[in-house]
Amino acid sequence: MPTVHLLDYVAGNVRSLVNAIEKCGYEVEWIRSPEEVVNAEKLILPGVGHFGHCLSQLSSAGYMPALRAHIDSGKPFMGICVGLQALFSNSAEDSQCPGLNVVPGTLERFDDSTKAVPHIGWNNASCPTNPTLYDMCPNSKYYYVHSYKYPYIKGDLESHGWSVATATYGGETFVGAIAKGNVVAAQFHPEKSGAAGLRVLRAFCDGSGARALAQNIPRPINGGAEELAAQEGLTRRVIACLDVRTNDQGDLVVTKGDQYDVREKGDARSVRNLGKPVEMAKRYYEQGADEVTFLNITSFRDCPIADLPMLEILRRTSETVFVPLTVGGGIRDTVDVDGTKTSALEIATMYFKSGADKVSIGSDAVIAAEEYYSGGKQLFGNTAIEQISKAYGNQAVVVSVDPKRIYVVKQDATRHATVKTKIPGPKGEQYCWYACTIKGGRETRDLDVVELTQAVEAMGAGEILLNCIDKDGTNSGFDLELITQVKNAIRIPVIASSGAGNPGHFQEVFEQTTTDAALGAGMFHRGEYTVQQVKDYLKEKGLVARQFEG
Ligand code: 1PR
Repeated sequence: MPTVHLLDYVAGNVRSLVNAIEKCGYEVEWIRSPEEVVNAEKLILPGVGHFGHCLSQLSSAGYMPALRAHIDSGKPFMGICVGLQALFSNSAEDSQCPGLNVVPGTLERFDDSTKAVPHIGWNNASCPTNPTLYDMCPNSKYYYVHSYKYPYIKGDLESHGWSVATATYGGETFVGAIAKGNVVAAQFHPEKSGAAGLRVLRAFCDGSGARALAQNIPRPINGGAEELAAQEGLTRRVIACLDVRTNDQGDLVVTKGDQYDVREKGDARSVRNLGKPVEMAKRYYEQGADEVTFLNITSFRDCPIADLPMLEILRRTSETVFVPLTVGGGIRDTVDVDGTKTSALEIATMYFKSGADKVSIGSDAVIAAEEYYSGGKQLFGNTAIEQISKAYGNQAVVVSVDPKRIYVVKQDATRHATVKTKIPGPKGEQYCWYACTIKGGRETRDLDVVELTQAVEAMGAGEILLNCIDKDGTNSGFDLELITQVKNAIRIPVIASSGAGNPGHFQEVFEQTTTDAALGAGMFHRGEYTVQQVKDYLKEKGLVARQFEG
């Protein structure tokens, strides 16, 4: 098999990148020291998380001159995500840490006054002057996750010989990919962008992208091209969620509860078995799911260290599913059966190494938030959220919230943030607040969703998975009041979850709230609707949705 070299310099999930390269027919060899860089012909610089963290790692390990020499030698080079950012001179994310300065310019943070940041989701990479740049296609969508970007200014990079593909998020048009000579770099993750992303990787690996670029005479930038670049391309993200647990026979199965009760209603009360996790994840990927989430819903009982089947599920899924994978359940500091202490960060690392792109933290986030308030909102860097987001970037940390409605007769009957509800309580109460729970809803705490989400945002969480116990499995639509309350409280993206029963519910949540993504479970597992049907419906209603490319 021909070889591609990958630089191993910083923590991150590179397993999915390795899988994607192998899928393209290439073998990965690792570069583990600056001296080895010279052995590489085709070199990929991956990167996740914080610019300063990545660049200082590269710099202190002595990689910078070796990377510049590789690029100057004319050998193929690809940067991905922070690997693209590293090519620039600087980033506002860490002004003390210089980049490789291959591309002049400074990266800036997205403006979060009108939109969620990080920018997470599927967006364009369209190059109006060279529409087939590295097989990027103006009609395809690519998976981005980042808070910093290089703003696109017409003619700026082009005047230095770069071909530029762009995307637009919340009115800000930025560089999605660049290419010149032997160098190509993508702000998006080709390895997580389905078939469209694999085409870009293949064009790098087999050299066809660079050859076509050399023969291509970029068209002049005209007014029409500018318009195309400025089109908002972010799609409505539809996520399939698989609740996984061991059934009474000891098999790991996908299950689904009604208000978190996953046992059948009959006398036997056996765990509802809806199928096998790996097969179901693949099916949803092929239906066009933009992400797949696995939640190990009984992890609080087991020791996660021994929970190898979940790791195996991730390993097998990441071989065939090229969209982001999130895993949740049991991510907290743990003492193993033999007394060995394992930190939440170590557990997350095992998941990332097995193919996860994000980890989701539930119960532990609630406890951390309670401590955050009781300690006067001070952060000491010791929570799972802080440690994992520091090592892997905040985009890798999702906080899963399991709230329950608590009705009150009037707004000031509680210290908690209430909403005036259109769904009155059992005694006609007009107000409610949302109490956070732990252990899969088994324990309700004196902490509301506004408090929790604001605390975890301060700790460095990158996204909120907002479930709702009252709505779970009811097929009655998302809790729009809950979603609106949380969206108004924080700046990081929110995934609406619980209650989806038909494609119309997805339209409703996207049109009536500012949610950043919506998640369904039961309606997909029971075969009532496919993800594709939801996407088709959204498209029919004029909402942008990504279609699966085979
Ligand atoms: O607390 O960090 O160990 O994480 C445990 C994780 O397991 C949490 O993310 C928690 O939400 C989840 N969990 C625990 N118990 C259950 C249960 O169902 N008994 N499932 C559970 C949560 C809710 C959603 C579901 C949506 C959509 N599942 O993920 O998929 O409600 O369902 P629907 O579309 O069918 O309505 P920790």
